Amino acid sequence: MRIDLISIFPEYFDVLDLSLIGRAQQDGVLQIHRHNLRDHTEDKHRSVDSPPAGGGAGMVMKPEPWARALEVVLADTNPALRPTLVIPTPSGELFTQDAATRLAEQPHLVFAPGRFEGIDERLTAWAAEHFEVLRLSIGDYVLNGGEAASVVIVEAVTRLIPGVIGNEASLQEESHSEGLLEYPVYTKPAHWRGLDIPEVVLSGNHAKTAQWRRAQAEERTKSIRPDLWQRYQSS
Ligand code: JBK
Repeated sequence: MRIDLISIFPEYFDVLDLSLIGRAQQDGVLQIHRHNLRDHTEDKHRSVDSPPAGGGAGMVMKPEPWARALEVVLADTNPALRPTLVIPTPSGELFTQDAATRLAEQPHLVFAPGRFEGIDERLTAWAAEHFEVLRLSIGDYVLNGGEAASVVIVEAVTRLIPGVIGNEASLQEESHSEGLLEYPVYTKPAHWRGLDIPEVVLSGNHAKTAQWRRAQAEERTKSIRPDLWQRYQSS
C-alpha cells in the first residue's frame, strides 16, 4: 500500500517510522510519503489560510495549495488506480473498524488533514474528479487539526495489511472485530498485591475459561457500551 500525507506539519508523521509501521516500510510492504503543504503555495509568506467568506471566527484553509499538492501526488500515480482521499474532519462519517477493513483493501490512500476551521469546501468537489473522497471523523471531541486523526486511521488500517503485524490470531481476537469489548486479561504472578487471578482462568479448563471470558465480554459491553450491545444482539 502507498500512503501520502500532506500537512503544514509533515514532521508530525515521524511516529509512523517507529515500531510495526516503520518495519513495514523497511520491508517494502508500505510506502509512506510526506508532503509539506507550504511547498505548494505561491506567495512569499507561503500562506495556507485566510478569513472565512461570509465572516465568522477563525481561519479557513485555501483550496489552491491543497489542489497543487494533490496534483503532485497524482502526477506520480497510475491514473487507472483512483486513489482514496481521506479528509479527517469532525463533520465526517464516523471511522469504524468496518471502515478500516475497507480502506485496508485500497492500494493508495492520500490524507489531507486540515488545521484551523477546515479546508474550503470546494476542495472536496474538485478532488472528487480524481479521488474517491472520504470525509472521516475519529470521534466527537475537538483536536487542533486532522494530523492526529490521520495517524489513528493509518494505524488502524495498516495493521490489517498482510505482513504488517506478525500474529494473525491476535489481529482476529482483537476487541471490536466480534462486536464485543475485550474480556479481562491477567498474567503471572497469580497473587499480586493482595489481588488474585480468577480461579477459572487458572483452572486449566479451556472450555470453562472460554465460557467465563465470553460472559465477561458480554457483561462489559452491556454496561460500558450499550450502543455496541444493541448492535451485537440484533446481528
Ligand atoms: C476532529 O477526525 N476527527 O475526529 C477530527 C479531525 C479534525 C479535527 C477534529 O476536531 N475531531
